Amino acid sequence: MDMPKNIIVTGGCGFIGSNFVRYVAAEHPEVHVTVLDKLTYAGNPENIAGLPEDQVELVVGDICDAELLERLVPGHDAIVHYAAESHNDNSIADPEPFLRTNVEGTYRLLEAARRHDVRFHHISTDEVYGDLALDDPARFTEETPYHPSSPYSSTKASSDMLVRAWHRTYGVRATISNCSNNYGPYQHIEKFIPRQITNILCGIRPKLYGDGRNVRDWIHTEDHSRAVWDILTKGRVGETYLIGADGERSNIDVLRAILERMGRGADDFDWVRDRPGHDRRYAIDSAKLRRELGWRPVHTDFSEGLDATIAWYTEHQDWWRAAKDETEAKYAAKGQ
Ligand code: NAD
Ligand code: TDX
Repeated sequence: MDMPKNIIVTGGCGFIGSNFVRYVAAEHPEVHVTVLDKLTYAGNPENIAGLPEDQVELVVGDICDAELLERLVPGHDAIVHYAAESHNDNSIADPEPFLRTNVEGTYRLLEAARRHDVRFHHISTDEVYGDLALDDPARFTEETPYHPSSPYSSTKASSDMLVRAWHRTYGVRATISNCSNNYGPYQHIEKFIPRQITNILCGIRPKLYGDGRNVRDWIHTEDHSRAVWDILTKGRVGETYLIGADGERSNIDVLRAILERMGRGADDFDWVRDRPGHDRRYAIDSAKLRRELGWRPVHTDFSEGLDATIAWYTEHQDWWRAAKDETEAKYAAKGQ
């Protein structure tokens, strides 16, 4: 598309959405960003604080609110859709908000994009493809069949299907990206890496699910943001792009790296109850994105990225302290 001038970023006060907003503010100061965010437990306006007021505007609202979308969307030339309920463990405890935000919310946004002929980029996850065995030489590609395992990933898969149908049936100018596990500053402390870092900072022992051998394919969230910008501005409409940085690591290796960096012993953690339906391994082949759009990850040194992430949580305790007790109480009630 031509360079967008006026974009809506849904979920722009969450972990990855706010990273994208900060990226656009820094790299594309000519682009105006309207952040649409409901400010759920996972959304924090602090994540976009300090950005130029004439460039970034926050609208607090729900993506399921059709009337609000009808007022907000006209005059914008693209919607970049990050808003979601994003945590697998929460989806197992209570799937309903996932159906509402991830499925109905995406439907409402697609309808608004259709009515006002607005370019649409949908942020999705590698979890729609299900999982791989540890010894499987395969990685996920754009052709891998959908096979989601959890309430979370099945609602994300549903939302992807809606985007594909709205493109094919109504001609909505849509693209989809499916990214692997993100890490970096501003990630909610319910998620694996920040949970363990903040546990150690609070004198709580880190918690590892199952046998700890599950593999995730880690990418720094800044590399994700650049990929989304490239797809939005240079990607082919109607296409899906997988985003990954060749970062496969077992959970126990990641946890031991955190323990070592924070001066704790290699076995200074608790084994806890496994997640029901726990996906074994994710792995992304991002050849299409690299070949077609020339994207490359910049944060290729995981140790360096982890050091910076640990430093950020250590220096920003005001950002997460208030949520810690409640987050851990929820896990404790489930034996995790
Ligand atoms: P997050 O939970 O940190 O943030 C979600 C944001 O969406 C919050 O600001 C929240 O307030 C907002 N939101 C939730 N429901 C809303 C609603 N009904 N209306 C408006 N706003 C609402 O999530 P995240 O980890 O930043 O993930 C962002 C997106 O990226 C999601 O679509 C997720 O599926 C996808 N994704 C995440 C990862 C990962 O590793 N975290 C990997 C691949 C894809
Ligand atoms: O305390 C923990 N101990 C543990 O062993 C937690 C919170 C998690 N885990 C394990 C479960 C997973 O194998 O660590 C791995 C990562 O867990 P999460 O951070 O919950 O991420 P995951 O379930 O892999 O999903 C993430 O990546 C894909 C995001 O939360 C999703 O939004 C994204 O789509």
